[in-house]
Amino acid sequence: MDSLKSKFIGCLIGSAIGDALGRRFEGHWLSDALDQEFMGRWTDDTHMMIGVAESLIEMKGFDGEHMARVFIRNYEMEPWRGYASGPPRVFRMIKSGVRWAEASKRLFGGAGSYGNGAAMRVAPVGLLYHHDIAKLREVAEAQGKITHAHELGLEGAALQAYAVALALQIDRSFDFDPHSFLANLRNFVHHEIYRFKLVKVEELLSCEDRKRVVRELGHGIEAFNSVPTAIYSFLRHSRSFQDAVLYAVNLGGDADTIGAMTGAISGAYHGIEAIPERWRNGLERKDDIEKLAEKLWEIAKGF
Ligand code: F2R
Ligand code: MG
Ligand code: MG
Repeated sequence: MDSLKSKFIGCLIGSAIGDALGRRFEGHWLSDALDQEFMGRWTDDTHMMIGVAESLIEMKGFDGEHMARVFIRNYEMEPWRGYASGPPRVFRMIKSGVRWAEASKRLFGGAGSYGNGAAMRVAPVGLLYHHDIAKLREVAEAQGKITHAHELGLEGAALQAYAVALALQIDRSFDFDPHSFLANLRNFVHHEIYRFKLVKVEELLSCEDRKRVVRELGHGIEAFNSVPTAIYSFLRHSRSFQDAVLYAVNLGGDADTIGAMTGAISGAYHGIEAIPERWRNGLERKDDIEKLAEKLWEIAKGF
């Protein structure tokens, strides 16, 4: 298979597998679970990632009104996927006539959400715009604004999309350099909290103490307490998709989401062949997710 195509598929399948693996550990403390009981059922993270991909494909690029409608349609079909409180509130406002880019500004007393929901679903944007950083940031933030108006939620989405794009573009036949990967990310971010966390990621690269990792990077539902942790999990185990996602979900906390974001980056780096077959074969709606990745790859070739 074409290497870039394999990486597109690896990214979306990897994200869904990370979500499914982490689902049972969301809200737990550190664990050492193995993967024998992989159930393959994913949550809102993958449900919304599918919505982002579906809309980008149908509109051949970003259209906020359309993507909001796709989110609402998908949510109404399967509201039991484990959504947090913010997105359904936004969906109700949009349905009652509030413009798609305005509704999210009304959450959390007008501050908007800095939850990790805009970042957990952004992988398709990182794939489609991997060749154009300015466009990648613009679309990562624009898709985030449908539900997340807080600038830290949007910066988390842009950072996660850029990590996916960088991982996608690395040629695995050369030695991987985590320091240059992190230098690119540090140059990309605008907010001090993310720059600070990325410095911590580098300091902790050879740390064996997971409690310290959680204490310093976080494993929470806030974008700044989860996107850097996913980047760390990938870098800590850059040679193995399996090791990276198991490390991520075993950190506990927002395990499905940190698992999904780690799986997206690691899958974009390694490609689909590096993901264990027992996970791929047990994944809910695997064929549909693969088809979405293939269509994104076709569109990206034409850009
Ligand atoms: N909802 C969950 N997990 C809850 C348990 C689910 C259960 N196991 C089940 O299956 O039913 N997980 C999913 O939600 C997270 C993504 O959340 P999102 O989309 O960002 O939502 P929201 O509501 O915008 O933000 C989440 C929380 O963050 C805090 N927060 C955000 N902005 C805030 C602000 N400006 N001020 C104060 N707090 C803010 C709030 O606590 C929000 O509720 C993922 O984990 C996904 O898996
Ligand atoms: Mg979830
Ligand atoms: Mg979660």
